[in-house]
Amino acid sequence: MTTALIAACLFFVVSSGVSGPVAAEPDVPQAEPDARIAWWDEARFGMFIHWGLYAIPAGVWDGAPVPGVGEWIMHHGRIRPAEYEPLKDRFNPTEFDAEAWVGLMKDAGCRYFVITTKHHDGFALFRSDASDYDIASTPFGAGNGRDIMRELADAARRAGIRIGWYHSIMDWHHPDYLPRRAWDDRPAEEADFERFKQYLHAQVHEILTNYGPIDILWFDGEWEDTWTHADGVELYDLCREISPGTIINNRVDKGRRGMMGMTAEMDGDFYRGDFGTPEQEIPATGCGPGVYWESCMTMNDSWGFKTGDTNWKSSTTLVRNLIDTASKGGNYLLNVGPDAAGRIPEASEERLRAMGDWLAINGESIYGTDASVFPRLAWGRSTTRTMDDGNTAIYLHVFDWPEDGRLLVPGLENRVLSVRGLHRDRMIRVAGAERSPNGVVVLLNADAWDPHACVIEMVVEGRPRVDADKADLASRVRAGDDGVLRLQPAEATIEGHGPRLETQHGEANIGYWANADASVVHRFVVDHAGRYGIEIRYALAPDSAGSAVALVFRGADGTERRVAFEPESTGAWSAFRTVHAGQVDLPAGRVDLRVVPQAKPGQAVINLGPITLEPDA
Ligand code: FHN
Repeated sequence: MTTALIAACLFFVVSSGVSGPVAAEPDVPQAEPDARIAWWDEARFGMFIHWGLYAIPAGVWDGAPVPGVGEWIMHHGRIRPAEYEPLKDRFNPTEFDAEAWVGLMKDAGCRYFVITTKHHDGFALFRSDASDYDIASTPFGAGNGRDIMRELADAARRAGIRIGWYHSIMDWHHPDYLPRRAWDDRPAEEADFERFKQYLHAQVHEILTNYGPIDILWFDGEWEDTWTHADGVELYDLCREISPGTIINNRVDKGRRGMMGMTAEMDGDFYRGDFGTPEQEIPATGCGPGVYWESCMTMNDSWGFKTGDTNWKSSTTLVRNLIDTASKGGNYLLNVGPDAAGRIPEASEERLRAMGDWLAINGESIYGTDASVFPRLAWGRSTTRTMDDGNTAIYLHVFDWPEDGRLLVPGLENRVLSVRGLHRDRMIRVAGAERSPNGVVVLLNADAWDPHACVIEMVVEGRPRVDADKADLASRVRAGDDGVLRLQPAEATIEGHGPRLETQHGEANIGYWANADASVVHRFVVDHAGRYGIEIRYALAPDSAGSAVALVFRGADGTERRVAFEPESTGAWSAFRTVHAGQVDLPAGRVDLRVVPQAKPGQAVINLGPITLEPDA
């Protein structure tokens, strides 16, 4: 980079006039991360790998497609162990290449991986003295000593990638595991769950001691009643004793609150587990310092390989999920499902490489950062990094580029010391920053330079100070020049777990809304009080799948106005329709709209798209 360019990068000095009161910074207590988990709390991005015998049928059994995720084919296909388990005689992934897999992890910017050593089907992807239902009993491992865990662990260590083992407690193979699946006709009278626990402990001991130091143990399948809190405590303590440096997720015990994944409180005791595990969703807000969590997500719809699963998330969605997770102080565990030959699907590899390219330029705004200091940002996300000199780097991840080139950082009170775009060998796009009544405005002097997210580093003096009221006001949606308020799904926040932003054939919506206790919230500002017509765009499958909702408009003075909306079927969860949903008299100023289910839905409330509020002529 030429001297001139460096000067341009550091263009911003006191002359820009952005300075503010340099009050003594309140010493906000920062939880010192436990030494064991500190590396993980900085890593931010890992690769999940679901691989096993289920990759052979790949979602098809007896020539017919089996619904649901690929690794659950025994369940969804009601396949008895005697029919399923001979698959091991066909498991011969001749194209499995641990070096190539680890190389892709590196290229993707993943700092660790977690692979299924044993999923619910009970098959051990490793050589086990406790079972002959293992890799040693397959054409891949028979007579040659090959071991998937061994090859991956060795390759990962050579590459400096941390190692995680997924291990399912639930086991559809072992005769002592209870409860039996409904279709499993093996007698259960002789089943001894204590004997199963000894088997489980024996295999956990193997995966923790046979492959060198293991960084993460990722349990799953803890939800059935036969597994108790006492069993979870015993297993957690066993793992800590065998391998003190290994971090263990909260699915070892019984405290995980469903798919939202965080650990419940307990009177007089506590549920074990070092980090929470939201699944297929990212918490609406952060969980505060010292609360460790990781959102795990598929790249398409299935964890295990399924031939027909082509509902791939875009690379932009995946990059923005990573940013969103980091902006809330969590990690992103993104899944790949290799096929029976040991190949990672091309669509997965393509997306992972796109993420790696983005991280190669912008990684400093993700790795080792802390959560955003802003409640919400209308144009994107933010992360922070406390610098050695006590100042703070605030990273601005811009998803929606401001047309006027003025990016408001709402409510920020600190003096800005420098501002620059994170990019290399490209024209500088940041012209400085100036103070505004609502915070700091970053001046951008060119078009957006990255379709996924443009990142700007803004260094401020001391610890960030944010006027929460100004930040809230600035983050709210405002009407366009036509006076219409357009409330987009991507700008909503979700209260409660379950619903999440998704796309159905390109239509962004809040989907997976199976939890009637969860609400969708839009926050906006009404410039002109008056009557507004309400239009809702949504999709709803037939057969009373959904639920009526109440549109609850709450003004700044606490006054509420409720509008009932009874959605009719649109024919499918992907068939969107825009309907008139009534009228509402709105006050000027800040208004919160909560979309509140009125009954438990059949499958899900609705797939909620944009809501439009149009002033009566
Ligand atoms: O049942 C498993 C599922 O197959 C998959 O492994 C996910 C990944 O976290 N965990 C369970 C569902 O919550």
